Amino acid sequence: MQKMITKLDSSQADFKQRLDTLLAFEASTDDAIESAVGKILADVKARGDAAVLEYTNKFDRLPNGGATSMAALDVSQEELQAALAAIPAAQRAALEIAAQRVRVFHERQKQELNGFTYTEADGTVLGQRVTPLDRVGIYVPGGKAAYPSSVLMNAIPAHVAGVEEIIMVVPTPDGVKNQMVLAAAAIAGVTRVITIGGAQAVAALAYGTESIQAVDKIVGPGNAYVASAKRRVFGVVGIDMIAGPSEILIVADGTTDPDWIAMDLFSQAEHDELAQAILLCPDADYIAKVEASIAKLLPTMPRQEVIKTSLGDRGALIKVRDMDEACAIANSIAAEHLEISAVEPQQWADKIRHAGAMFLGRFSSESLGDYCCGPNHVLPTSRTARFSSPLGVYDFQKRSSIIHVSEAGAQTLGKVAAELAYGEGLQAHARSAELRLK
Ligand code: HSO
Ligand code: ZN
Repeated sequence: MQKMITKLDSSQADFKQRLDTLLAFEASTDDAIESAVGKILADVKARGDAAVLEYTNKFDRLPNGGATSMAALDVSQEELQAALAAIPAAQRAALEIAAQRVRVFHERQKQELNGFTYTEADGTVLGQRVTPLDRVGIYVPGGKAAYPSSVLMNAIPAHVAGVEEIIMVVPTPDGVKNQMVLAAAAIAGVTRVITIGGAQAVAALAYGTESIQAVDKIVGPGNAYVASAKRRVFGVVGIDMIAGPSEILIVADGTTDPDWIAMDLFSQAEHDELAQAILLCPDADYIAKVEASIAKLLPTMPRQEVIKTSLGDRGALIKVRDMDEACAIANSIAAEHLEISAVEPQQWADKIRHAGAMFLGRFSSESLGDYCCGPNHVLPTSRTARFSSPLGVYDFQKRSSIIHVSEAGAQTLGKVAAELAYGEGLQAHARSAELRLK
């Protein structure tokens, strides 16, 4: 029988090695996928709409012989509003509350991101100007992970940043449109929704076609084809990140109801068989209680098969020496989500440097953050929190340097620049600076 979950103890001689094995995850770069994606990108680049239409009809199995024009793949603003009006009132209210809270958080983020200028004694002005991107593409998956909450999380920061055109693409397998996804697009202020997906949608957004203007950046998660396509078009356009499976790491002091902890582990495990849920705790008795809660609650879960595989293959309950060691291990894991379920979480949070998002105290379940706390749920996975950040307003902005040199400034800077330019063997640079010397 498959084991329910791996149990480790940090005092084991081979602990580090076993932890590394457990954490190891590499997005497999499948040769067949790579070559298929390469062909689709080249084809869309060469043939535009005709290619997008063909791939969409084929891969999404559109009914009635498929769409005959790109216009048929657009979802009108009226249809978005109709979806919003048609979904259950409670669902609509929840989407609207979530959207409002996400907006408030990201408005705050925007205030932190202003440009600056400063003036030197000779009148030279230097600075940095922040401007939004003109046009962005948001990829929304249409298959097993079609999340309206992700529409809010991707589109709202773009909107707050001041992006004028937000183009959302979403595949509709068998022609079926997810009404809650469309309703979320209406709430989030998406400019245009096109029902295309896969590498062909990424190509259309990156290169542009007759009916789709090329965007400046593509964000949002997708399957292996989408991830490969995003990697390949990077440089032509910006991309956000290549998202891996969801992760939750819980550091617990043993004071939270073990059922709560078990369910928090399930909450990420239920996303995907490859998701990772790990508990770090210094109290062996408490770990046994969580294990019992897992065994008790798992059979009650509709998605128990996914959870079972995820916990069995990649999950772990880890006994650590103390909370300090738990924090040190948490830093080395650099998880997407870190819950610190402890009576005094702040003292432990102060020791954390690497985590996509931190949930402090026993009431901060990760699921609240996934939907409606306000901070973004698009977070760095697979240990990339060591060097990257949650999706935010800053991902939809860019910075330009401002340089306004005064005549006096040109005299001092000109001599310095010319000296360096001659040193680099670049005469025109030097002369350009020297011509401005009195
Ligand atoms: N936890 C996911 C986001 C999500 N959860 C969407 C529910 N819906 C990101 O890791
Ligand atoms: Zn989630």
